[in-house]
Amino acid sequence: MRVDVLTLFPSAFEGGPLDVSIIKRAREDRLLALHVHDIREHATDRHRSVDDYPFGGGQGMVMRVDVLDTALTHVQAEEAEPGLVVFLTPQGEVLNDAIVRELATHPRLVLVSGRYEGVDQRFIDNRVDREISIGDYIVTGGELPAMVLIDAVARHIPGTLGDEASPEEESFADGLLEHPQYTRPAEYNGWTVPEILLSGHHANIEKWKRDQREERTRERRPDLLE
Ligand code: 4GY
Repeated sequence: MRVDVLTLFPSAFEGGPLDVSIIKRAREDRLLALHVHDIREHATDRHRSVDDYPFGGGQGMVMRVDVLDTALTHVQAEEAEPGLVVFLTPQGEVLNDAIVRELATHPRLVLVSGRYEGVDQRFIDNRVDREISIGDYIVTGGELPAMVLIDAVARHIPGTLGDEASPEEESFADGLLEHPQYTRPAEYNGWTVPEILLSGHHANIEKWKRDQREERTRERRPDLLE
């Protein structure tokens, strides 16, 4: 899969979470090709401005439709496949496991990370396919949301997780939270591990894990059981 990001802060994507561990490996193995583009390269005036005051007044600045439109056209033209254009915004559909899996089926995603108070609505109306939020809170710009989305989607590209893990065997694949986990030592500071996990009785252990998952989901996230 190819992912393009349009941002005013391309350096935010360097040496961060997309350059370590599983995602680093996916990129090295060419399962994920990440291309980060600086929106400011498409500014046209002598001040290289990418934002302006909002019509009708109000707080802060708005990202310009012309600069964004030109930047997106330029980036999309790098390949025959234009990609699905996603704008990260608290106004979007809240990201979940189903959306992550759907996005992972696309050969190319083009993510737009905004800054300032927002983006001219004409860009969203005419050039964006999907508006997605990573949750009901505000961050300073769309870069962290884009990285969250890229990480979550990349885990669903076949080969990314290697042989050990499959996203199908994880929480949310079947709509339940995970059971608690323990490792050695079996006792620390008088803190013990549930006896059943040390019993070696496979069938009982599997039943216990399932019960724990259901109880946790009921207590913590009853909305998932709807
Ligand atoms: N939450 N999910 C989020 C956000 C802030 C565009 C600059 C979120 O996706 N994005 O909080 N984004 C951005 C939005 C203008 C500020």
